[in-house]
Amino acid sequence: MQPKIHRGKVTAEGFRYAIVVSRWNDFLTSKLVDGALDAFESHGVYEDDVEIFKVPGSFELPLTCKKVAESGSFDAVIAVGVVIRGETPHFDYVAGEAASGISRASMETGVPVLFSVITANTLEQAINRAGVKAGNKGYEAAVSAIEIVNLYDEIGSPQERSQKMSQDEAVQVPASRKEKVFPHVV
Ligand code: INI
Repeated sequence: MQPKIHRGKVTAEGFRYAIVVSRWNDFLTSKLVDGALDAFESHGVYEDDVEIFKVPGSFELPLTCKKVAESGSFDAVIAVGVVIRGETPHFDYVAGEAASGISRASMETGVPVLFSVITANTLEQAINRAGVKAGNKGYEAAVSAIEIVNLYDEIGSPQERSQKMSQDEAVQVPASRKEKVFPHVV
């Protein structure tokens, strides 16, 4: 069997992106934003098609991402933050709320909200994930954003899909294919 495979192209033009970034651990979150901008630039995104929104900490990311998504001005939103276990006894609350809230923002708005929040046990781990050893999570999130907006563009809205289905129905199915797929059709 050779089913049709859908995979978003990594062409970035024609879409608009927002980055919502936490100022907490700014020396690292700014590196993640640099990584995301680098990815956008190298994939041909225009400067005017990217906007950055700053929030105090990762706890404020979910609602801000939701409001930005609801604005209707962006095809994807990237949430950027760094939460380090050693720095706070309420690590689990901040990291947990950020993760579940960001996912909810995406599900409730239908706009992809990419997760570029580093949750690390130590400062060293966080530094490594912000571009030193383990790649840059901001860069990775931006490339994922580009891929996912292309995939959703290909899937289309429910309205576009039903239009396409009625167009497809109008297309004649060859007799040989009818026999193979619908043996009861003569
Ligand atoms: N916010 C972070 O983004 N990272 C952290 O490591 C962190 N620590 O350690 O507490 C943090 N706290 C602030 C929090 O996100 C809110 O801004 C604050 O509680 C006000 O709502």
